[in-house]
Amino acid sequence: MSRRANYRLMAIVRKLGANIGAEITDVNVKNLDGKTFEKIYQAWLNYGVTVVRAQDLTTEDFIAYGRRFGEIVPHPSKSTRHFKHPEITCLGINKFKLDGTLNEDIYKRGAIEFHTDGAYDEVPFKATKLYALAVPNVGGETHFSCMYMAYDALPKKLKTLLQDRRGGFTYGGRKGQNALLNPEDRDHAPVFHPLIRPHSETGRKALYFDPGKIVQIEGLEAAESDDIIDELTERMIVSGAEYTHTWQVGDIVIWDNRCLVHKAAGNYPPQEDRIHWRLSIKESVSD
Ligand SMILES: O=C(O)CCC(=O)C(=O)O
Ligand SMILES: [Fe+2]
Repeated sequence: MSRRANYRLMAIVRKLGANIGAEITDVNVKNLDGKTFEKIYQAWLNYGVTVVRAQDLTTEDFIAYGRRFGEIVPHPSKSTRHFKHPEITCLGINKFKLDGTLNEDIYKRGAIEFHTDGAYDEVPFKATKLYALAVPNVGGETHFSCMYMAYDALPKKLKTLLQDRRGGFTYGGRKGQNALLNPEDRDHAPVFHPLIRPHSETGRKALYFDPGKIVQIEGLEAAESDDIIDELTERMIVSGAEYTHTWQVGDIVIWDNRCLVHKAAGNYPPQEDRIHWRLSIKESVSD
C-alpha cells in the first residue's frame, strides 16, 4: 500500500486569540471519523469558538456537520429562513428594500451590541454556526468575548448579588428590537435563566447575560435591576477576552453561546455582499 493511501487527515488545532478561538486545519468536515470529531469538539469546548477554513459545502453538508454539535432548531425569524431548509437562516440576503434603500435590520443584524443567541428560549442555544458564502473586501468581522473571564473579573459583591439569581429575557429585550420577527411572533413572556450559569459540559461558571434581551433581574426593584444591567453591560467585555474573526469565503465558524458573547462588526460597505448560512443548535431538547 502506498504511503498516500494510508494518509489520514488528523485535525491540527492552533490557538487564535489570547484566551479564546482556535483554528482547525487538515480537515474536511464532510468526512470526519469519530476520533477526529472528538478532537475538534474538545478544542471547541476549550476555546469557545473554532474556525475551519476553505470548506466547500452544500446545504446538506452544512446541516450534517451542525448536527454533530447538537439539535438543530429553526430560528424564530421566519422571513430570513432558507427557502428549502427552514433550519438554515440566511444572513445578508435581501439587504435592499424594493425602493432601493438599505434594510438596516438585515445589514445590522447581530451588530447592535454583544449578545448570546437564543436567551429568549426556555432551552437557549448551545451553539451557533456560520458558513461564509460571500465576504466584503473590508470590514464585516465578527467579535467574540469570553464570559468565563467576565464572571471571574466581577467584583465579589456583584458575584454575591447575582448568585442564584435569574434574569428574564425576551427576543426584543427592553427596547423591543424585534423587527425580524413576524408580527404574530413578537409577544412573548420573558423566560428566566440563572445569570451565573455553570457550563453544562465544562462545569466552569460563566456570566450569562445579554444587554439587548434581558428585561429584568428577578427579585430586584426596577431601578436597581436597570442599574445592575447597566453595570453588567460595562463589565461583560474584559481585557484579553476577545477574538475577532476576519472572514474568508468557505469559513465555518461555530461558537459556544454558553460561555461566549459575540457581535457582528457591521462596518462593511453596504453595496458589497456579506452572506452566510447560519444554524441554531441546542442541547438535546428532549433531555
Ligand atoms: O453576522 C455575524 O457576524 C454574526 C451575526 C449574529 O449575531 C448571529 O448570527 O447570531
Ligand atoms: Fe448573534
